[in-house]
Amino acid sequence: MLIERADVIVSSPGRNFVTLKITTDDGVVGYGDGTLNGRELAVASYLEGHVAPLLAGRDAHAIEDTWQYLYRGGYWRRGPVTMAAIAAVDTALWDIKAKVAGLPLYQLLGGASRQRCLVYGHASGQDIPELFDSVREHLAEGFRAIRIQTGVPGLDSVYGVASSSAASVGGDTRYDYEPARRSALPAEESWDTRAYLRHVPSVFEAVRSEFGDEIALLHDAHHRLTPIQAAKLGKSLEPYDLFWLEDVTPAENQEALRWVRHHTTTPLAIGEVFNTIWDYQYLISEQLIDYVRSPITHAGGITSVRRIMDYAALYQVKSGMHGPTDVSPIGLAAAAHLGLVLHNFGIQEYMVHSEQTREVFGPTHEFADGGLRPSEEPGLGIHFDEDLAAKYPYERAYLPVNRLLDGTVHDW
Ligand code: EZ4
Ligand code: CO
Repeated sequence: MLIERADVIVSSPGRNFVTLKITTDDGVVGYGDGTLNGRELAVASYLEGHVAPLLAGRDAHAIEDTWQYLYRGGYWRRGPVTMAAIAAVDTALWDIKAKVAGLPLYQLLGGASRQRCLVYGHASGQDIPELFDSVREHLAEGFRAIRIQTGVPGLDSVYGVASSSAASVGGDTRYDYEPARRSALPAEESWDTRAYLRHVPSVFEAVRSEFGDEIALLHDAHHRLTPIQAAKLGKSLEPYDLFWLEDVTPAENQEALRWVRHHTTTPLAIGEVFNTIWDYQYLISEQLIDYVRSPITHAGGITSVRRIMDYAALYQVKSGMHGPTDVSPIGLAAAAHLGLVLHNFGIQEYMVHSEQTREVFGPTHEFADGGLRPSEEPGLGIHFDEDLAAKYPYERAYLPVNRLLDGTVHDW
């Protein structure tokens, strides 16, 4: 069975997505996600100009060989654009292989290790009463693990915190935020680390005393802290028993995590901006992290995320794949299949896609009892509606830029 063609579909049902459709000479179709938030057109161009022309005529079943052909054969290795493009191809080929086998993808990957993948949702609020409403809503929906983000007194807006206008993106009424905003230029937000460090422990204290000890709580620091600030935050959150503290320092200097580790037993998660196993080699072998955050969409697909997780298993490091709305329902479906199989699965991030997005992608995985389970359909279980997608052309959108009080551009 040969690949006949590969088509790139950029659509914007509520937000932008890059989708790869691979068609075989037998007429089997597979889909992959290559969405790179705020840089979508770079992946689309990489795929259209440099990858799709190489795929026609290749054996559709030779997934490992195609992965190596695109990774090693391309000479230029790693990087978010390259690895999102490879992820799109890899995921589409797994979708095809499972459809041909007549099996849901998780069966080809080794079969289920659990009933469903524990997920965490995003609760947020400008202040404690708003946050509590959001937590209650998540609990009512069945979430057992919840990420907690709030506004900081003195700051107008904080990344990752829903506002009523953001909740209306895509016509969805759900109380969630959308990471990117449609606009000609990125929004700019201001940031004050000392105010943040003073405020966060009081938020977790309030949440624990209102909602008890059972619920798993997570927090994302969005790369904003220096090593010693991160260490202080980890320490100050120890009484609240977090499931994890995410992205405490910018990921480039990996040695920083050692400083954090020296000072706190709060578990650490990192890697939503990493894209290969090489980004994790040191952090995992030195046992500086507890959870791997790379999503299938940004780290070379199912083939390479599986490889990262098998390596991580040697060190008792677990998965915690990125799952915001900018990972498409195809990327999320792939995560649900792989997560069901992995022995060292930890948790899956789950931000619910807008109604428009779901109509275009037709996902069939199910959320129940606080977890996701892929459907039993052959393949990934995605029913992509190309005609509907064509009704939502690309719209420029960016993640916000973060500035310190003196105006300096900061990490976020
Ligand atoms: O900033 O998805 O853990 N989740 C996150 C997300 C990311 C965006 C980046 O595209 O940090 O909100
Ligand atoms: Co994050």
